[in-house]
Amino acid sequence: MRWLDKFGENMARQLAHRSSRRSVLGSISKALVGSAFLMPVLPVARAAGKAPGLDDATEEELTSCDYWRYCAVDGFLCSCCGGTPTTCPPGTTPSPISWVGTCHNPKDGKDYLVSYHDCCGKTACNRCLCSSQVRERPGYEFFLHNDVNWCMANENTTFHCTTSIVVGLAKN
Ligand code: ABN
Repeated sequence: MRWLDKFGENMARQLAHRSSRRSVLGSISKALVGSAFLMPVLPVARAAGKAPGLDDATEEELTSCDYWRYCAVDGFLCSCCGGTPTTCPPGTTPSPISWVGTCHNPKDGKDYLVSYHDCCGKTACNRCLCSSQVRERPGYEFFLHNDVNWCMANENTTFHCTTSIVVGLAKN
């Protein structure tokens, strides 16, 4: 294996002889910048950027009460308030407690469990109010009623908007 060591050493010496430190650093930085542009088109990177159950919905669908994942929501859609269907807008905090619904996704024909967390700490967003009553029961059946401020357990209990997080497939 000595010949292989010698060969490797010669190659390294020749390369070092031919290239300056600046050109090597230049090539490395070009490769890094190039890969940053390539990353979003790789399938794994694209999948990683998506929340579970988030299909290829348009902006119009995501801001409409008729979108399937909002089937049991009661509140202002966070996607109309500077957040997304699954994330709170900047400056607000998600509620640790929530209302849960079962929604049918017409795109794959499956039923999903959806958790509706309120975003708290800012005054009411007042945009895209959706008030669904799917499987809701009157207020005296507290945990089957969705007209509730789920920010009640937060330090700042002011309700701003509601997120709709797909938890997983519903068991029928
Ligand atoms: N879950 C939304 C909400 C907040 C305050 C009052 C009613 C409903």
